[in-house]
Amino acid sequence: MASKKIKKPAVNNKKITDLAANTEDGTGQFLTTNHGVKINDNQNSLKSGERGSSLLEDFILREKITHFDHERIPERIVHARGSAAHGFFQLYQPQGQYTKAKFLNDISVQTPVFVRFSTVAGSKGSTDLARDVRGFAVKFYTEEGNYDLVGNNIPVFFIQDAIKFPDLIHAVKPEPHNEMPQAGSAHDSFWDFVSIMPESMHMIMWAMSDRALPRSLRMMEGFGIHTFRLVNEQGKSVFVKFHWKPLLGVHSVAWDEAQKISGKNSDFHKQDLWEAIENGAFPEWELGLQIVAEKDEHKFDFDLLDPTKLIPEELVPVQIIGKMTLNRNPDNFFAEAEQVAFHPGHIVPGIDFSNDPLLQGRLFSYTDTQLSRLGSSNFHEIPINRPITPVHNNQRDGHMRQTINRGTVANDPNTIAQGCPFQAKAMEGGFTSFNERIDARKVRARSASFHDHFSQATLFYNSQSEAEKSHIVSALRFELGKVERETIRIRVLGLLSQVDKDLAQKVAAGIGVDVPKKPEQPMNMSFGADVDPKRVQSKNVKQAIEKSAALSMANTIKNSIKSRQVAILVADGVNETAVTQMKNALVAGKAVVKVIAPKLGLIKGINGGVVKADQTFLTAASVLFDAVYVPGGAKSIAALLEEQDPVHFVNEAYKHCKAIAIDDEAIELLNATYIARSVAGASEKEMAKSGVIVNASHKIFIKAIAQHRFWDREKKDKVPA
Ligand code: HDD
Repeated sequence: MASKKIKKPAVNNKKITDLAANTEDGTGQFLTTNHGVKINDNQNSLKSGERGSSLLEDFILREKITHFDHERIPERIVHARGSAAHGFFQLYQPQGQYTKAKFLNDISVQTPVFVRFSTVAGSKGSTDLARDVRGFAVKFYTEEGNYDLVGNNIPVFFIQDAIKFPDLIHAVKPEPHNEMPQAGSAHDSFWDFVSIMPESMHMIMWAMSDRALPRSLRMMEGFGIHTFRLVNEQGKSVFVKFHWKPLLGVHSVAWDEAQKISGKNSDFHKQDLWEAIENGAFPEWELGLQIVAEKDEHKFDFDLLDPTKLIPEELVPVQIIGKMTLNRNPDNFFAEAEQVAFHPGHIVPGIDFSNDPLLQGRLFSYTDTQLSRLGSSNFHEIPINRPITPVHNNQRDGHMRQTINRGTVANDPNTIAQGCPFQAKAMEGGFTSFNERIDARKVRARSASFHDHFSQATLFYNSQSEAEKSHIVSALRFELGKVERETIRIRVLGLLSQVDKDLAQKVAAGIGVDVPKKPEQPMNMSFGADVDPKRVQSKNVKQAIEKSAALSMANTIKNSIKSRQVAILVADGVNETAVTQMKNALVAGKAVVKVIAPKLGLIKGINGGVVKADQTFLTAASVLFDAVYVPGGAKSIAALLEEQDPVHFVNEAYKHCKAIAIDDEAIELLNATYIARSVAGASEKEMAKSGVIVNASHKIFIKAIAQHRFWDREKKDKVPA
């Protein structure tokens, strides 16, 4: 796809922080105060005698403690927990027919980007593996100013109008009286809100699916969600939806696994992203566009302005136009990931907004929130937020102003400075809004074209594989099982029954209430205060298609083991030759291999060699790996069996449907697990089909790891947690 004629990159991914020239590195330097005075003793405060009280005049102590006392800033209201990285975006083909944005027209430019991934509901210190939507925010430092694509890993949203956002977030955040639960939607206030907001049902299907439990931030899709506009040089506009497609495919973990990872390593995603970049396994996504001509605005069974709807790829294919690569970790988490300020309103010429009422509200919220979070209207001067283009305007002063504006005037128009800085005409790159015709009454109302709340929820459910459907049922049983008020559970079942009757029945069977015969409707407030809800009810609009392949992760890329984590379980007496051979084969496929043993240090092999243990059974856990290999060596297997933790390790990997390779000599360990019961009588070939590979080639194991998971096992067998 990429053009071969790519010239030398114009920007070449320079360090954004370096561009801002605010970096500091103390190597080889004396310790100083913030005012540059060299410090002679950083261990003792100034006292009246060695055992006396500290002196107020100790400016070194006071400065240090004062700075420390003010180190924290308010965490983000939502998306507080995040991980970020630098990289670049490179275009495959110029998009001039749709947009005049320069970074979407010049294939020779590598546009620097800074990307922040996040969970939504949890606090900054919460776990990475919460069941939640993931934020996917990209800042493009273009030569025409910063462009932010502030999206999520799910292509739709819970609500249709921004005025409901504070309610949604209050409902999902910990309940106000007792601040529980942290980073979880499984509680009464969230499901109470959902139960009377049918517009959330499509998003609920996604949030209850495994999409809300990514295996890695590198293995999630990203979506701009809203319909935006692209505008070309001639002022012609098309509608557009933005997609990020990960080159590693879209993969998830199991819910039981997610909960355990939260205990074993709550930084699982953060660490995974960090290590992948440090190891040179740079995460990559292709940028795709779904383009809709203006004349086709009304040709769909849904409204393009409704953010609870997606455009099925069968109706409008995604055109891949470029690739983003993340290749550098931040130097300082706070300065970069914490202080970065995204805003859907940061656009450049050639991109514009649609009238999506959720987007319109966002356009206010993001600058506003930075004022309390970052504390000043000068947050754009923080290095990570600065554009690579120079900034010239008459805005002045404010808390912590960095720029020293020269000259005698700060007003426009002026003659004193010969009218500088000038306005730019459109042909000179000045931003002009799309010239949309508007002729309407001022109303507080929702368009009737927004009243279908279920048909795309049904489309999503229909598009899932059997395993994915059963995970949605389990997730809903879990979430509603934690809801104490029975009336809420019943109302949600009423909504689910309008998505899919069978789904509602299956969920009902696990939560002790029946699906209501006639779902309750009248509490839906979305249609407006003065509208009789009995007259205007949610209505299903038949969708043009019944299934969409792009909605199921079962159809994703499964041809690589790049950056997958594989555990090799060993003890003294292991066949170290087998370990080395397997390790070499996996590393050649760019997997990451960790040897786990009862103790750290060197493990003796049967052939006179040694294997170095990376972790012990105390520090490692199967939930932190994608696959496991047990090599032979009778003594090693006897020692592993004595430990018992290795048996649990393999059982758990089996429960979570991972690829498992066992050498013939290690079969006794297999016999001690639940796997033996479940595969009893099966041939080695049949076992390999379900990802349990006995004595097979490296190639077969590698293929199995690339498959990600063997979800069918769940149907056959229940392994205790
Ligand atoms: Fe938002 C942060 C994504 C609706 C108000 N939002 C935030 C972040 C992401 C999103 C990824 C984190 C950015 C970062 O990493 O710093 N938000 C979305 C998406 C939405 C959405 C995809 C719907 C399609 N958001 C939304 C609405 C409102 C907000 C309707 C308010 C009316 N969002 C905020 C915020 C945040 C934010 C309060 C918190 C921190 C920040 O902005 O900088 O202003």
